[in-house]
Parts: sequence; structure tokens; C-alpha cells
Amino acid sequence: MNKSVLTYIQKASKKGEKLLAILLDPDKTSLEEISAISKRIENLKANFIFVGGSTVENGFTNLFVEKLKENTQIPIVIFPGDYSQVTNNADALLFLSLLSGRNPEYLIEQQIKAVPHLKNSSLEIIPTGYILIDGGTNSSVLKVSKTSPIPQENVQLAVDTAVAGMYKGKQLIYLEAGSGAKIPVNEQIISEVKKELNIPLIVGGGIRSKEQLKKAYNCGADLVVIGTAFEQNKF
Ligand code: 1GP
Repeated sequence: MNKSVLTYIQKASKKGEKLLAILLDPDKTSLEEISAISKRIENLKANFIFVGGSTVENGFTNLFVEKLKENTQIPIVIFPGDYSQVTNNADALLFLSLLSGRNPEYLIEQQIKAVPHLKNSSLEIIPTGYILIDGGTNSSVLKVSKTSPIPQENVQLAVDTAVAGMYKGKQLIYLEAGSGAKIPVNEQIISEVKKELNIPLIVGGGIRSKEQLKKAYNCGADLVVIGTAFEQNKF
């Protein structure tokens, strides 16, 4: 699947087909588990495997993705906590800007640091606006990024932030309640954001049941990301 992750998502979004990504955090998964985990992901018919974590030991993502590639054909998308997680072994990279935050480190500094790792890489780079919504926990992304999330009740701010991201040229918008969130992104935010976007919408954080997954899709999520519930064998 060369250079086609974004096209695949765009086409599915236009057709109203719903996509699923399973998030694997190399920090929480051992290399020995990868074969069994890959089978579970294939059984779920997930469209993508996202790989990333807020704090992964330098260089380990590379090894982790290499091992995953030996076990599955499902496209692997790096969802990096920082630039050290960029690896050429994957298919694509979500080139994230944390638009809900006001910390330059995650708006532009990390992106600049990633450039030497990307220059000669064949990774598909996908400009993605990343928006944190309050998931009711002090998630690792909040701790690491030292930013405040958008409150669940501030629908307008979430919508305006997403639209600003689209105007800035982002190809995807990712609404994130944070891994392990108590409360997933609420339905009103998903549907109001979706109404204003003409680019695909990713939603993740705190989705633990088939019902919640369905709700997110029905409100307009094109791609849902599930991490914790997969780790806990709930999917
Ligand atoms: C986190 O959106 C993902 O970045 C997934 O969150 O672990 O809560 O499923 P969960």
C-alpha cells in the first residue's frame, strides 16, 4: 500500500464506509506478543494499525514495526508521541500538530526535529490536525504536551479549531479524548465538527464498547481508533 493510506481514507469517507484502526503502544506490548496480536487485529478486520505512545524508548518503535510487518499485511501508520518514533519501516506517518494546545514544542518544534528522519524516507506523510478534548483523566498526552484540552461542553471551540486546521491545509482531523479516557469525545462535538469539514475525521480515546463505536460512526467519525479496549480484550 504505497502512498495510499490517505487516499484510502478519503475514498472511504466519501462513500460513507467506516474504518477502524487498532492502536498499539510499543511501551505496553512485548515483541513476543506481536504474532498473536496481529492475528487478533486481522480477525477484527481493522483497516490500519496505528503505532505510537507518549513515551517510547528511543529506537524501539523501529524494531516493533519491523516485527509487525513480518506478521501482517495491514498498513501500519505511525502515530508518534515525538519525533524519535518516526520509522521508515511503516507505511505512513500522521504528521501531527497539536492544534488544541499552545505549546510550540508540539505545534512546530517536534515537526522540525522530525525532518532529518523524513528527508530520505518513503513514508507517506499525512498532515493531521490533532485536537484534544477533555476525556476526564489526566492522560499521558496532556502530561507530556503540557497543554489543556478543550472542554467537552465547548463545542464551538472544538469546531472552530478543526476548521482552522482544515484551512491550514491539514488532510485529516483527529479528535482525541486521550488514551484511557473516562469519557469519549461527545456525540455533539463529533457531529458538529463533521458538518463543517470536507476532510476525513478520526475519533479516538475512551471507546470501550461496540455501542460507543457505533455512536461515533453514526455521528460522523470516518475512522475510529481503539487502543485500551483492545489491550483489555474487549474487542
Ligand atoms: C489514543 O485515541 C487513542 O490516542 C485510543 O484511545 O486507548 O482510550 O482507546 P484508547
